[in-house]
Amino acid sequence: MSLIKNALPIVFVFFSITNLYAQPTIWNSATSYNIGDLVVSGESTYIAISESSNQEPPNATYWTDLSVAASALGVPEETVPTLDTTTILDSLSALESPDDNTTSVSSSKIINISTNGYSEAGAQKMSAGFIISGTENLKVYIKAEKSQEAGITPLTNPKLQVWNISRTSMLYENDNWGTNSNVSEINVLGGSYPPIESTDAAVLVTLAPGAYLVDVFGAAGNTGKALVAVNNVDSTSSSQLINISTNGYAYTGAQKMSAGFIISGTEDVKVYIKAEKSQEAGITPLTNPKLQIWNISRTTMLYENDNWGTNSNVSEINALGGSYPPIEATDAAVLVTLSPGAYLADVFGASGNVGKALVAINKVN
Ligand SMILES: [Ca+2]
Ligand SMILES: [Ca+2]
Repeated sequence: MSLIKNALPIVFVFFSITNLYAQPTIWNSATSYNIGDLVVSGESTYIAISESSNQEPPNATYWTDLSVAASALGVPEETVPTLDTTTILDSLSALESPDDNTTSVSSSKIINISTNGYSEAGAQKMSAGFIISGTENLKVYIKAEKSQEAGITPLTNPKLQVWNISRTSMLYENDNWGTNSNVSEINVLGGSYPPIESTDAAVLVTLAPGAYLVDVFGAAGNTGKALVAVNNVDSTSSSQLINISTNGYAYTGAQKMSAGFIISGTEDVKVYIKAEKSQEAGITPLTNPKLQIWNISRTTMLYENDNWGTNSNVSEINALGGSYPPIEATDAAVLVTLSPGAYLADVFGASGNVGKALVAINKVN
């Protein structure tokens, strides 16, 4: 087994939603740190490799100096702080993975994920995050469509922006997909890939391994329900989409938030899905979310969870570590093994309440 393959199970554990947004902060003895957090202590910057509180760097049990990361990455030390934490941890994992790691990795992949949710104005816009794991570039197709569901208020004329995970650099922007210089390649994708309406937004781009954000909002400041989809359309790259999350509004009934995903391949995949009350500032959060996993035709509910601590395999969820376990006891999650196929994850308030939630889907083996 190659070094990278050995590293993958560890990489999965390292990734978490909250630490993707990490920015270096001054180390503080009163702060609890998660894997991937970046801190400045003395004249050095450190990345957390284990959860800790009041463990001042340098302390090799909990922190790695970014000069070590620079060595792992084979780049000049001054370049490292500009890289996202995913890339850094990925490289460190490859170095630190023991040769006798025999954890099996499913060859199946999550190749598509989409979320139907409400995009509200400003900080309440819908935002999807995703991670490309591996060593090769990956061609991904991203689209933001006006929701075509019945009984909802659709987001007309959506616009999308692709950002690096720290939201310091906007990489791509599209308002109306027909304006892309490679629109012919989008049309060649065929099927339901090209957006439905000319005012829908899409990009077909090649991205390096790392973590990214996709913002979806109304081009004229308008609001409503939209579908955001991220697809692996690369038949040659060995890299994978391993995580995608969406922050969006969940209303009641048909206006709930719903994430869809596709597992391709021949082997079963262990998938961790969670629905968290959004912890963002300046928004109305969905308190006490509930989660249901359905087959794609929505004829059979496969799994349901209200509060993640009630799962019979809650110890396995805790063992995922980092910020995989949900933040609040009333958040919902399931850790399940799924066969290749297409699925839906519905997110809504357990008591008919509404607000902004995060739904995250992670391949964990
Ligand atoms: Ca548009
Ligand atoms: Ca709940």
